[in-house]
Amino acid sequence: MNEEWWKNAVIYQVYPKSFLDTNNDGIGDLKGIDTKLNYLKELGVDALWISPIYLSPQIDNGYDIADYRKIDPMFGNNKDLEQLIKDAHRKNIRIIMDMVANHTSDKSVWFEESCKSKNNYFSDFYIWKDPKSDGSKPNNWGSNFGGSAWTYDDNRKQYYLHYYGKQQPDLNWENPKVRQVIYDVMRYWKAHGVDGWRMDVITSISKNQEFPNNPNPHQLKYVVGNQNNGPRMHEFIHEMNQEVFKPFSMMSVGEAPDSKSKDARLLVEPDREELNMIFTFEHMHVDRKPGDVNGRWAIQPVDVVQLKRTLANWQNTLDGHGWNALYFENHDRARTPSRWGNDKNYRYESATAFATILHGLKGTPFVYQGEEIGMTNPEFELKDYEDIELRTNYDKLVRKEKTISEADFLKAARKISRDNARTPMQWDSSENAGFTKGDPWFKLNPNYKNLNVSRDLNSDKSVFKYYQKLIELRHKENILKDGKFKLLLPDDKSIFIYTRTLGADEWVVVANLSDKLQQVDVLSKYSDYKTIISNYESEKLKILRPYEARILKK
Ligand code: TEU
Ligand code: CA
Repeated sequence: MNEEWWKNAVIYQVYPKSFLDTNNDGIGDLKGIDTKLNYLKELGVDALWISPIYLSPQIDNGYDIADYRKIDPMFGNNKDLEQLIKDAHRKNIRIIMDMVANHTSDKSVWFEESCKSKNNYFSDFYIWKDPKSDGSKPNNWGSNFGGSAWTYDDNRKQYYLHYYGKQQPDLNWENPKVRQVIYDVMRYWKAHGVDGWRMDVITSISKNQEFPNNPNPHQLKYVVGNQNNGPRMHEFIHEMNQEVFKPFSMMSVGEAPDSKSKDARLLVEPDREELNMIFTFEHMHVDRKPGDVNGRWAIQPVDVVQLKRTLANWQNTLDGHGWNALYFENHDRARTPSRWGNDKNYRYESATAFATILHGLKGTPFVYQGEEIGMTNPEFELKDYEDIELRTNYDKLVRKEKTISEADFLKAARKISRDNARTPMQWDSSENAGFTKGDPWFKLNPNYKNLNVSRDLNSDKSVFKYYQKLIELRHKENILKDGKFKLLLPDDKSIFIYTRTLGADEWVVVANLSDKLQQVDVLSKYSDYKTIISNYESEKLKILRPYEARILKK
């Protein structure tokens, strides 16, 4: 087996709850994924990353795990997963599972036992601290899901730490038993045939043991500070590599929220034996006001120059030092045509323009379910949203701290909230888009009658067909894997253009990321180049129409 198979692979993320329901309970399931393997094969993807499917109370859609060795009955059972892995492998599709190693559910027996006493096997599995002498919380740390990051437990008369919901207590990675128990779980699933891991917020596992207060420039009660890159992070990840990834040849991609390209070098430099790739958030922050008290809810129009600068910096910094994971969408992100493109007048064009830019880069592209048909944000009302992150932040920012108006919060939610990506997959124009014959767990985007897989498969020009072609290029053309990257026109506000070169070969990847016509003089240099893919039928050499994109070849 090719050890570095992921270098010319395209990986498809499945959010199982919203993919396909086969038993009419309104919730997607493992059999649903199995049913669609032919579809995924037709798209051309090499591996599936499946968001968490373990036993869970689902307060954060499975990112709160109660039993790491058991499939949640809502998705099926362990046998269904074995079947899915077998069927996928038969089609040469690998399976990447999602490991939440930073925290568990409060319904995990590990946590339940830990709450019981200060001196049992599980007592130090979590991060417990005594109240301060006045009974108050150990420090001012805030949770990503609103309020304090500390919750008091009546039985232990102590606080436990949770970076996310209070139902998601953080594991104590200082405890070697915790680390071993996680590695054991990973080996357990390897024995079932799993090929790799996506490691949830892996850069958060090491905490500063002095637990200092966070800087508090806005004078808030609780502050979400830096939760990443703690003192022993590299040591722990390297240990995981030696215990699991390396001996069992498992692919690894870590979620790394605050990472800059120089941090990435330390995490993915092959000689250091930590991770194969990381997901940075840096390029996803190009539509937020920096330093604003409302964080990611303080939106602004996408800054294309910043997007180019960030992506180019990651390309250049990792060149020769590590491998990039490339993505615009996942279950925490909005739909690109709605967020950065134009989903009203140029849905096809903007979906394919951003896809061209992403899939032309050096690294492994990740496609999130529905992205391959250009699904859009649903423009819900506040009452329609389900996500714990949205609801807790609404309470915090709109109700308690009053730093944002309800109208502005809703505007931001429609642009960037995580629920935008979580509406059920749109398979066809039948009731509930063919996702379920039951009552769907989450509202569908009403546009499914006209925007669905079946329609895309049956038309010559569709976002699906475009993705299919991009993925085929990634498989066939080594220049996409190995070619050197060079950004052109770094200061242009609308045009994203770069070259990839390998030996005597040169490719030019270009897209107009605006809804205005743009003249791109530098293109005249490439007048004798051949177009290998483009999202408009005919071409004018130097003119790019709204969201027009091309790849040219010498
Ligand atoms: O996400 C981590 C994370 O940083 C996001 O929750 C982030 O706070 C949000 O996207 C706003 O930028 C991972 C999972 O992908 C997410 O679904 C989980 O909720 C979270 O960890 C906790 O497990
Ligand atoms: Ca189901």
